[in-house]
Amino acid sequence: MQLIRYQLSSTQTAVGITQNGKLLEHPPESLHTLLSLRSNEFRTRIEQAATQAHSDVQPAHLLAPIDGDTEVWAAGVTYKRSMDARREESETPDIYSKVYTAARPELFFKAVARRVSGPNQPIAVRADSTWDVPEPELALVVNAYGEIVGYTIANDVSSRSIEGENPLYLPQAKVYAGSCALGPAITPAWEIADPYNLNMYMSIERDGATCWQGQTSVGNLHRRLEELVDYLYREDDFPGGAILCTGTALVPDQPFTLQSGDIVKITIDQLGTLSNPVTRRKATDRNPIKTL
Ligand code: DO4
Ligand code: MG
Repeated sequence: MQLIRYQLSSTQTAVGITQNGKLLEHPPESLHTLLSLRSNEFRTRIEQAATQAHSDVQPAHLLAPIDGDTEVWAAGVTYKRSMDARREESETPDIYSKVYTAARPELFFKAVARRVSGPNQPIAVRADSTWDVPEPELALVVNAYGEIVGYTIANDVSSRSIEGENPLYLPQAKVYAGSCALGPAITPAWEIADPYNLNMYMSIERDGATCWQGQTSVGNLHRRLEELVDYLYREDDFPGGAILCTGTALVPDQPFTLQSGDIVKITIDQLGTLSNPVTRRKATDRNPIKTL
């Protein structure tokens, strides 16, 4: 069973529950309202809705599974591969080793809901960046009470040239229009027996051929998922819940950089595949990356 968000009509979006690709029913709530509930109430609402009559509607156009005031945050340097890659690109490598082993994890704000790309919507590389990578990540869906109620897939698209020049440029390397994709759906936490057992795959297609591919497991994560949530919720409140990206373990080696027209596909066991085409913004472009 999964929760999706989709385009119901030209003006309306809906939240739906799917099983084996078939739409069962849509609960009346928005996702951020569901995330304002405690986990037992969240589960009851979803299971009740799922037992109702099957709908004939085919959710043709999937949207990012996030709405309202739910925020996207991200953890960094949580896998050894991420620490090593950042040490290579940075003029101040020690900060990455220190944060990898410190008690307090690196956490940063990534996106508001309206700025998140959904399945098949474009992701972007910055016009003022010369070295760009996708970051495939397991994302935790966390309710207002700090309980992990689901999982989805995230792409934390990042500029390595901007972060590498100076780590204080991190918000510019990480937070811009088209830098975050989520989807294709939220898998409820009770459907995943052991999140550390999930395998993750990424492939990047260019001109019809695979130009990069890799595989890892959430089992290589250097921290516990609850520990990341605990730090995020320590002195902040999230009435509409939060999506917390848990860091990347797949970083293409130098000199790989994303190009306009590439297609990034991220698959995580039991969660599905998130696929997004890459676009490069022009420095003068002030149009939105996506209009939905
Ligand atoms: O320190 C920079 C961010 C790291 C990150 O996004 C990751 O490890 O996934
Ligand atoms: Mg990341």
